[in-house]
Amino acid sequence: MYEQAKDIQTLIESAQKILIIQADNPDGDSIGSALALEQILSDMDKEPLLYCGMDMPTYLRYVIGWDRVSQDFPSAFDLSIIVDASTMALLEKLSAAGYERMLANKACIVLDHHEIVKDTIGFATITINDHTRAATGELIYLLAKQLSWPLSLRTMEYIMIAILGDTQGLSNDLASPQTYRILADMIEAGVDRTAIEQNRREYSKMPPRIYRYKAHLIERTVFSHDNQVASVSISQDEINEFSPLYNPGPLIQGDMLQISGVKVAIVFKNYKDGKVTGAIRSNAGYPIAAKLAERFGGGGHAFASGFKVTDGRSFKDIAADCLQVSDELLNELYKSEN
Ligand SMILES: [Mn+2]
Repeated sequence: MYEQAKDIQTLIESAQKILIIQADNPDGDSIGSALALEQILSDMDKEPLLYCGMDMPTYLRYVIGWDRVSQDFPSAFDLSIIVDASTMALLEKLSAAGYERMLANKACIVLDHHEIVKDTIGFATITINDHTRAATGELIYLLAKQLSWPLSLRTMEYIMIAILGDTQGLSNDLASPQTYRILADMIEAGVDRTAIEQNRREYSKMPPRIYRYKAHLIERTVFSHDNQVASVSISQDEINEFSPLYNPGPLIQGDMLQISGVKVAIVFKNYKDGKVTGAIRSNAGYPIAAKLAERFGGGGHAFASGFKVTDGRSFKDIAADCLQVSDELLNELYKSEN
């Protein structure tokens, strides 16, 4: 039970236009949670609006309704709900466009489940950050049950997409017994998990050109620290050429984690303006992803995280540093186990 539930209900009841905000790193949980809330709020006769500062990645476009998410910040709304993020660091697009004050001037609810959060959203009226939940979608389901919100079949489909996204199809440590129960309840209520999965697979198919590009990424994968850390760097030219067709991270990272001995897989992106990003994934038993990202000003989950550095340091230095810290964190983990 969430003690903030009653106050959330009050805020929603007194609002009509409700802006649902996804952070700058939309994933399955982010879009599933946003669209689930959109359904719930429309079923309550509210007027939900969807905003995300980023383009919806192609791999998420199997989710019906993704195209209702606008990159234009609305000129008027009564209340905002930020899903699946509780850091300003992930609302940079919105801040850069000058909308932070507008957001801060209205009531704002934050619903999230990320464990390590820096630079929290100071102007939020109510924040629920429940890191015992596998996904923000799961949190929304529990909140909806607690507040007797309408849960239509479509809403539950979105919640299932959110949960399956963050738990990688119920396959990682984020999924708790309750996560399974919630999924079972939704399947019993008529949600077709198989159809969701088939739809997702269809949309994540790659063009032949991307398949060839994948071979280059495999060739260029660097192994360090006794082959425990696999990493690959992607240049701005490649981002320009291939990212619109397929996100290089998901293209290669799952395979990297399937290499014997590899504990951590890192995909670096080296932008021309000096920005460097790292997407970090780690294997079961090696929960260092969030800690690693945190050292570079980022954050995330124990097994999936990311960071962005824009302090002018060279790509080479940042990448070397990141591999070094990976090594340190793995060593710390081994020490603590002994
Ligand atoms: Mn999430």
